[in-house]
Amino acid sequence: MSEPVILTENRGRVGLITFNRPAQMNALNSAVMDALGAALLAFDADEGIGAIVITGNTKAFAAGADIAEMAEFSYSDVYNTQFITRNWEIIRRVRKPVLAAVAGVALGGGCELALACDIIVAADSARFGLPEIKLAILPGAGGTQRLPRAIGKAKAMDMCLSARLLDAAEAEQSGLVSRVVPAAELLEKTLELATKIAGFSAQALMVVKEAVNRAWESSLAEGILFERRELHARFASADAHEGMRAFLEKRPPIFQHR
Ligand code: CO8
Repeated sequence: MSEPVILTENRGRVGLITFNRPAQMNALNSAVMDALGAALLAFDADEGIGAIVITGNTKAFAAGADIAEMAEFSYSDVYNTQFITRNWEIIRRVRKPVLAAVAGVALGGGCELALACDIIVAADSARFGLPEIKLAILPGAGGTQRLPRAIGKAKAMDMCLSARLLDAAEAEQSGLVSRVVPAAELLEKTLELATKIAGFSAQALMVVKEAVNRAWESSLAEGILFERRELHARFASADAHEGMRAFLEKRPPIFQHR
């Protein structure tokens, strides 16, 4: 029996997904992406899960697309099989918060995967980059679009055109990552954060995620309209009334996630 390419675990209300191709620096081949998609969909559908964490090992979150697998692809191979599109779009469909816990390298597709997550917690050992230019290809899993939106055109161009890597401190200063923690505490701190998030109303979390993502994909006026409608809709939810009542009664809320 060969080793599974990803490992999944339930940690309370947090679903933990760990890449498990250490000999290949967690390079993202089709088997990994198929397994990741299946795991994300399963956790997203599980009412016992409130947030999802994706992580790698101390050396690599993921070193990008599997170059050995990609090297011989033809145009027809990638076009006909919808390479990337067929499994990367699943990440966008996940409604629950997804956190990336990144130690070591997050390169190419690995960096793009982290960018597709909602929160990136970086170990102080983390390094981020889109070095596809070295292979005469381009960041093709959202990198040329999400990176400039995340950190601005100047640094994004530099990273894409020169293959420059950002260390954890620069990634935090640039707004690429949410928090930097000591490498030895990465998983513990990320699970702590994910557990805190997963304790809030699952329905409210999904609404917040959708609304923040709207900021990337709509005009300000449209985004504000969407936000306002969603706020009004919260008054139809049991959890919003429970949250406000619990505050006034000075007790912890008991959310039904509805
Ligand atoms: N694909 C396949 N194998 C890899 C990859 C990779 N991306 N990265 C590392 N490996 C393998 C190496 O070939 C090596 O294997 P072996 O021991 O059999 O020779 C093993 O992992 C260890 O790697 P190194 O010996 O190179 O270890 P170092 O510590 O010296 O260097 C690095 C680590 C810096 C990560 C280096 O391996 C490296 O530069 N890797 C390539 C990084 C890269 O170019 N990534 C971008 C790939 S292209 C891409 O991601 C396109 C994105 C859009 C599509 C996404 C679809 C999934």
